[in-house]
Amino acid sequence: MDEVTISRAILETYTKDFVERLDTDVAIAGAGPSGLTAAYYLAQAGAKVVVFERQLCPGGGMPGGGMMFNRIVIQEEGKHILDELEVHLSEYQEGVYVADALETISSLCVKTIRTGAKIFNLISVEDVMIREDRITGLVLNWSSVVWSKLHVDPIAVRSKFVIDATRHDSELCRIVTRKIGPRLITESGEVVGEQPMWAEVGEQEIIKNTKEVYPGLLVCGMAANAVFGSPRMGAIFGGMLLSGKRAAELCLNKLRISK
Ligand code: 48H
Repeated sequence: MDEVTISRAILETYTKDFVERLDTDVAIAGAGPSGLTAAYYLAQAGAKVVVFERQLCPGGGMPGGGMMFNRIVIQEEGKHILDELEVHLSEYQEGVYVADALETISSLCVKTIRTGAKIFNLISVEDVMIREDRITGLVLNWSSVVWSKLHVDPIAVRSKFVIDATRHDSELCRIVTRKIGPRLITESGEVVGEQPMWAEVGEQEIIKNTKEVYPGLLVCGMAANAVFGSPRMGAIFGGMLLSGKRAAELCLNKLRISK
């Protein structure tokens, strides 16, 4: 095997996939549980989806479980998603299930990729594109460039919808308010900020917080609770999966209308 053949195989196939996703239906920032679940359901329904993940590995907070005990808790409402992903669950008590965090995130990744979504790791979303009061795409750079503070200009992808799945920091929403002022659909127009831990309320509110917060920009997962000022919930993950699924459903409805 010739080394240059190996290099050419990597570069040509990667570039082909990337170029093919420069124009998409939905571009997602963050490959944690909520972003990946959104990508899975969107791709499954036939949408053209791309996910950009800053870190080396996808998964966000899921591999860490609760305080590095790599188990996650799922309530009854989220169970059907893990059943669909073929993740093993043990019933800890009535309506309370436990899954291996690594099995869950691995399965989510595999299923998401096999439905046709593309995940690009080691790429950070550093800005958004806005045209006529609508988000129209994401601005990207290599994470290594961002971390080493090199002066390298970014590139951009165009997308009918973008999803902010960047957890507590809700980075895309913060970029919007920083650049064009308090224009989100929250009461103040700003990111309200996440509240202290209250698992039950956090898990309930995350679903209603999952929505389009500015034309073309949806928010899901922890970012949704941060944007609307709802509590965090610790290592229960049903809400993350359900929020990702909800974001996918909202995008699909809107894509059908605008297609
Ligand atoms: C590219 C980015 C960028 C960027 C961030 O943290 P996550 O797992 O987020 P969720 O919302 O899917 O899940 C939250 C869950 O893991 C969690 O933390 C819970 C339930 N906490 C409860 C509590 O009480 O704390 O994943 C977000 C991903 C990460 O992998 C980041 O690296 C990535 O987004 N990311 N990727 N460009 N600008 N910002």
